[in-house]
Amino acid sequence: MHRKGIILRYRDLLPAVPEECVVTLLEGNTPLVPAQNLARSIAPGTEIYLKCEGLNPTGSFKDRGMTMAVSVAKAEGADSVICASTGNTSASAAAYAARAGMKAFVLIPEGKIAHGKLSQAMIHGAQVIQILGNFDDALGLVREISEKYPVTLVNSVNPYRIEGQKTAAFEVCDALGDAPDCHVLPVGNAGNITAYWAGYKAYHAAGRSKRLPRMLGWQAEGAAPIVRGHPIRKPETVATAIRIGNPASWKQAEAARDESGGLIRMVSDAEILEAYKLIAESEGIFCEPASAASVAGVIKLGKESFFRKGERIVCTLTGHGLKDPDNAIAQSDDPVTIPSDMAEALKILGF
Ligand code: AN7
Repeated sequence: MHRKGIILRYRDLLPAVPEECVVTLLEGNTPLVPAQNLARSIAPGTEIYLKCEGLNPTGSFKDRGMTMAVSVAKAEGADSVICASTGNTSASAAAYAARAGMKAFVLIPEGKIAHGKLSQAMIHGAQVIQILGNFDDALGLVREISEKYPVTLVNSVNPYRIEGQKTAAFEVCDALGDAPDCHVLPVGNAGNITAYWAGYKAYHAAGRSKRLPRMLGWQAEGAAPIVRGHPIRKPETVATAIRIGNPASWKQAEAARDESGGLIRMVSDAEILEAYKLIAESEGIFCEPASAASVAGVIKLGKESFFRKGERIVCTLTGHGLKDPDNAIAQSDDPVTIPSDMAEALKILGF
């Protein structure tokens, strides 16, 4: 199928955007990969599918929301966008703003964003401002700036971001022929779980799917405000993408959990890293640590015999592993170094 980008592909279910204002990098249409090795080892008897959102143009799911938010900003005559970000939103905003001929301003927590993401914001020409604080501090600043000055906020508090991100749920239904039994994803600022649930409900209401999934959201233990029931002042986790202590879509995420009969729980950094390696080693798919929180959650639930036989489980892998090569290297054994010599090479290879 010719790739159109999500706005034109799902225009009957999304807010109208004048065609000449559509800013797209042909995002969406990402693969839903069956993960039989993973299913066999962590939840036998189930079917696990990985929605590989790292294959979007800037390497994360944010592109679905960004094409909508930047297109609407363009239609409204905006000449600049602003966001706070743990990395992926800033990469996406920078790329879509570049394509639209707009200026992007991005505020990021100093030293706590993965290098791949920082490199993207920089090369696309965004003005990158590091905050001596965390994501929540940065979001507070950009919210206030966008209220007072002529710049469009493109964090997921912008409702068009959520609209665009709904399309991932549409695609899952299209690929499976219906919604899955369970949809599993990491939760940071909680926009994506909100968007998927809205998407599943919209598809169902439009008669394009017959059922609704249970939404299973996973936070990192050191950044689990929804699970603990209060904001976390100093969130910490190896999964820097979800290092968020006071999610903007907190209430909507709880509604998605409760309406769907799902849950929002937490996994430790060790569990996240174990899942991160398992996905890479057993399925050949490289996601970033935050994305692996979804599979870490399935591992936990598998041990609790949570799933029934034959259930279909979709895990969203929200961002590509190449976003954060430093973590991949840190989690792996160093390569051996030998002289350029056949005998030495054969010795190491064991032939
Ligand atoms: C890979 O880029 O918040 O619960 O500023 O990059 O919708 O926030 C990123 C979030 C999961 C959490 N996985 O999604 C940002 C930002 C990855 C992410 C999440 C993020 P939300």
